Amino acid sequence: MNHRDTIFSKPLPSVADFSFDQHVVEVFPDMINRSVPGYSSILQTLPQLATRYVQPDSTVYDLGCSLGAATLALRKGCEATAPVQIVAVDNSEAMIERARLHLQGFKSQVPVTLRCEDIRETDITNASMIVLNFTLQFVPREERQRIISTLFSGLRPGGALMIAEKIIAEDDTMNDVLVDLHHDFKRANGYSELEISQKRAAIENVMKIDKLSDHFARFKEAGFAHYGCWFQCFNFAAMLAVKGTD
Ligand code: GEK
Repeated sequence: MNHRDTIFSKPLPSVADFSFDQHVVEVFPDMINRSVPGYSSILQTLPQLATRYVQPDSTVYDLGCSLGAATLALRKGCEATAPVQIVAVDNSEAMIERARLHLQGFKSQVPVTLRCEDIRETDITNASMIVLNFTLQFVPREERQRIISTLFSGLRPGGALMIAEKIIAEDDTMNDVLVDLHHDFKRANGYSELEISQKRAAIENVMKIDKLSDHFARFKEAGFAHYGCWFQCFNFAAMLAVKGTD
């Protein structure tokens, strides 16, 4: 069942920090589709990227998998490259439980292991593709470089890291434009001014966003040979970083 997100529709006496709990799980597909411009376009492209980068006898990681939407898209793109395994990780027990039910509904030759753990502790080995679809923004900033470097070390030569994030534009005026366009997108998708402002208050302590240049600097520092942005809709962007083969 895809329930409508009404979590912030009533005035709250005080807005608590956002958490990926059972209430969020119930409305998650509706919430992310109505809040994140380009989310479905990114998911639609994942099978193509998997077909291009996933190598036989390797592991594909979906870090911060929520209900497994990216896992399913990746699995589609892995079918022809099997044997491949997918490891999908999320530190919300409620998300992982629901992802397990969701994935059982689809048949595939590609095995998926779901793990309830913090991606800061995930051991990455023999990876050919790693996806963080709107996850890194929830990890404390000071730990992001270490994580990106760990992912780089666990990738095979020629392997790819796909990171999608909400971003801050490099130019302040352009950033204001993108923020306004995003709020218009949410209004057009039925969110009220109250929902938009209470969600913003709930998320501001838990989601810290960067500029594209911050992400690129981390990719460079980690050692990625090639990187760039392959998709952007307003202040939401998807990047790719590829490990060199020599
Ligand atoms: C999708 N990728 O549908 N360790 C593990 N999981 C985490 C951590 C952490 N440190 N921090 C946050 N999460 C998904 C959408 S949602 C994005 C990803 C959003 C998890 C958190 O529990 C949640 O499920 C997910 O990252 C972020 O393609 O809601 O904006």
